[in-house]
Amino acid sequence: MERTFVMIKPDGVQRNLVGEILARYEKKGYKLLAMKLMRVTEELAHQHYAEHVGKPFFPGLVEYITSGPVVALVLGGKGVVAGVRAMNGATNPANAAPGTIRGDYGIEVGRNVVHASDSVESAEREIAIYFKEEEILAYEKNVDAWLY
Ligand code: 3AN
Repeated sequence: MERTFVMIKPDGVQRNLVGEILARYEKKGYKLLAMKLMRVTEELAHQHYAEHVGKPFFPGLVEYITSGPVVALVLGGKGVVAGVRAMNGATNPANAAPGTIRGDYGIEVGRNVVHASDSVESAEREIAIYFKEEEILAYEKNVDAWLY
């Protein structure tokens, strides 16, 4: 099954949006495969955002992502990588369509509430940064037969 890595960022946790955001992914039909409340260390932030090291917004991005607890998730489902990106909306909430998470709950790119992997390859890379394989659960749900 396709998997993606999702993070509810510190602003999402502080603004009490965790339940709301999880509910959207759950109702869509994506399967929760792993979940933890954690802090992103400087080291994890550098690994996660390796492609942005050296960009002008990088120091601010690290400060933001390490500023408080986050919720890290692995979600599974058919087309889950593109599906969750669509549900999250454009990176800059100013350009994110209403009905998306960033469109509904965000204002600025530096406080854009959620992260999700942008490809199957990045998903596997990011999952490995945040989770041990044994923290990711494989299990059957009755609802699967109604979704697929
Ligand atoms: P996405 O999270 O939509 O995949 P990326 O990977 O391009 O976006 O950027 C990673 C994170 O870096 C974004 N979620 C956002 O928090 C931050 N970011 C990206 N571009 C900018 C920017 N121009 N100014 C400030 N922060 C940015």
